Amino acid sequence: MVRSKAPVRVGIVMGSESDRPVMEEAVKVLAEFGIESEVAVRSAHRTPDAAARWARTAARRGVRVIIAGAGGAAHLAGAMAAHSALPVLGVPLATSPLQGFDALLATVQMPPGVPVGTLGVGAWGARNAAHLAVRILALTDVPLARRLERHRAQLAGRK
Ligand code: RP5
Repeated sequence: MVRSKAPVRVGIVMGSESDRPVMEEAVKVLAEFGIESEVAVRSAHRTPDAAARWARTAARRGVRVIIAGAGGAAHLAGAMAAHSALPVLGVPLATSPLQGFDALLATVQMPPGVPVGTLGVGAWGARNAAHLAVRILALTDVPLARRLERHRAQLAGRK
């Protein structure tokens, strides 16, 4: 159980400043639903201690869902799941010569017990990670659940 008086938010972490334009897509979706984001750059490879600290302290800052985006040998989402019991959503990014296929496999193929809910590659994945975070938060937030239903009705009207 997460005990924190801090306002509820989604933590968005990425491996490099160069990932920011794609991960901003998640921030935008969350803002449309009135959800605050905490955005950070931490690398599982270059700044592993800082990445672990960010994950370990996320829940007490009010973070309820972590979205982690990284490219290449993308270990960031897995590292988040190793250091926090919060739900972790991974976004593989197409930043290497393998165009995200490497990041997809690195993010999705976690051993049992340390799950990362992995979304699609790139901007679609970033947006869907935010939509999935909304659905998770809406389970315990009635006004947010209503906003989600309105959004779903809008999608249905967009034939
Ligand atoms: C990964 O390497 C990052 O997540 C980024 O997608 C990629 C390239 O990083 P930079 O060299 O642009 O910092 O760790």
